[in-house]
Amino acid sequence: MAYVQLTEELVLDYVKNLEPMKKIFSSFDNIGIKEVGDGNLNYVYIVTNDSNPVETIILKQAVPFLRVVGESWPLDIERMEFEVMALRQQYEFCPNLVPEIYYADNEMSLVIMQNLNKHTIIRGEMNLGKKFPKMPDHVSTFLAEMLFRSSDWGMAGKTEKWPHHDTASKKEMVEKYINKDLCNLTENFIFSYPLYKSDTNTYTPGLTEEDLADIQEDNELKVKIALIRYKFMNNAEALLHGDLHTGSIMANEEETYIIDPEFAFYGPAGFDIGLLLGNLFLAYIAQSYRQIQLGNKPYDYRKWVLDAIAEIWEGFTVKYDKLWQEKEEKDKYPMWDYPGGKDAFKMLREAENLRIFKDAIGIAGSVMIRRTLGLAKVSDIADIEDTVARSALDRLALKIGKQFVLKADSLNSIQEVIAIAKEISPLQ
Ligand code: ADP
Ligand code: SR1
Ligand code: MG
Repeated sequence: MAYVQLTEELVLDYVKNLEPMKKIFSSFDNIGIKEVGDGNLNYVYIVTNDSNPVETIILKQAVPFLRVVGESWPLDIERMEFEVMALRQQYEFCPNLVPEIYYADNEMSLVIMQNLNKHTIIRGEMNLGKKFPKMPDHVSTFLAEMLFRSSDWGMAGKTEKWPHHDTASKKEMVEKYINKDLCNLTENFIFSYPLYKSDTNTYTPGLTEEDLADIQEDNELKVKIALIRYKFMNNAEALLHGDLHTGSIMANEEETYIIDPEFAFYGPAGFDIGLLLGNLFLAYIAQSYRQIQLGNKPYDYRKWVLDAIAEIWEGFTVKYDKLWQEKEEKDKYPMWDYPGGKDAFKMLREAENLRIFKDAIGIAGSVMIRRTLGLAKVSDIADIEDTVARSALDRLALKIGKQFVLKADSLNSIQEVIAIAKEISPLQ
C-alpha cells in the first residue's frame, strides 16, 4: 500500500485488513485507538479490543518530517526500515529485552509490535522517584550482547560462506545500516548545534551569557567534541541502538525492554553506553531538586542513580569480556596468539574496554551539554517549572558535561567519573 499518513480514524481500517491482525484480534467491533507518541519523530498508536483488552498492539508510523519541529524539517520515511531491521537483530541477540514485531510495512513506513502495557518509560517514573532494581543488569546485558556480537571481535571467525576466516559479514552489516538521515540528526543536534549560537537551540531563562560562553567559546572543549563527532561519523565498530536514553527504556520491577532503535547504525561501541550514562547523570542532577519537591531527602534516590551508573558500566565490562572469552574458546581465533598467550589476550581485552570507556565518557558529556542547550530537551530538568531552580540545574549539567569531555582521555574508572559529578553536585 502506497504511503498514507495514518490518523486515529484511519488506523482501524488499516489494521483490520491485515491477515496477521486477524490472529491477534478476535473481533474488530469494539476497537479503541489512541495516539500516544511522546517522542520527537513519530506517531505511535495503541490499538486495543476494548471487549478483551489483552488483544492489543502498538502501531508506530514515521512521518516525512521531524515531528518536534514540523513539516518545515523534512525527514526520510525510510527510517522505519532501520528500526524494523534493528528490532529484528536485537530480538535475535536479546529476545527478552526488546518488543516482538508482529508486522512491518516498508511502504507505509510502519511497524506493528507487542504492546508493553505492563511496563512504563523509565524517565517519567524516575522523575517521580521510582527505582528500577533490575534495569542496570538488564541494560548491561543488552549493551554487552549487542555491542560484542555485532563487532569484528564477535563476528570474525569461520562461517559457511568464508570457511577460513570471515571478516566480510560484519562489513555487510555496516553497509545495511548506513542510516544517513538519522545520523545527520545526531551529528548536528548532539555534536554541533549546541556548541554555537544555532537558531535551533533554546536556553532556560536564567542561564547567562557567561554560562553559554563557557561552552560555546571554549576552544579545547569544541575541538574535543569535534573529534568525538568525527569518530561517530567514521568508526563503524558495532551495531548501535543510536538513541538509548531513559525515554527508550520501558520497565517494571521485574522486566526491562529497550524500544525505538530507529537511529541504529554502525558506530563507536561507546556511543550507546555514553548516551545512557549521560542521561542518568542528568537524572542525578535533577533529583537534587525533585526529591525535595517530593518531600524526601535527595541522598537515597541520587545514590541509587549513581549505583545504577556504576552497575551498568561494570556489568557491561564483565559480560562483554565473558562473551569474548567464550567466542575465542569456541573459534580458536589466532589473532591474540602472541608469545604472551592468555595474558596477552587479557591485555587486548582490557585495552579495548578502556578505549570504549573513554569514548563513552566523552559522549556522556556531549549528551549532557546537548540536552541543556540544544533543541530536544529531556523532562528530568526541562519540566521543572521554577526557572531559577531549573537554570541552576542546567548550569550543573553544563559543568559536569564539560568536565567529562575534557577529562575523558585521562579517566580510567567509572568511580573517577562519578567523583567528578559528586565534586560539582555533591551527593546529599
Ligand atoms: P519516537 O521514535 O517518536 O521517539 P518512541 O518509539 O519512543 O517514538 O515511542 C513513543 C512513545 O510510545 C513511547 O514513549 C511509549 O510511551 C510508547 N511506545 C512506543 N513503543 C511502545 C511499545 N512497544 N509498547 C508500549 N508503548 C510503546
Ligand atoms: C531534533 S533531534 C531529536 C532527538 O530526538 C530523538 O529521540 C533523538 O534523541 C534525537 O537526537
Ligand atoms: Mg525515536
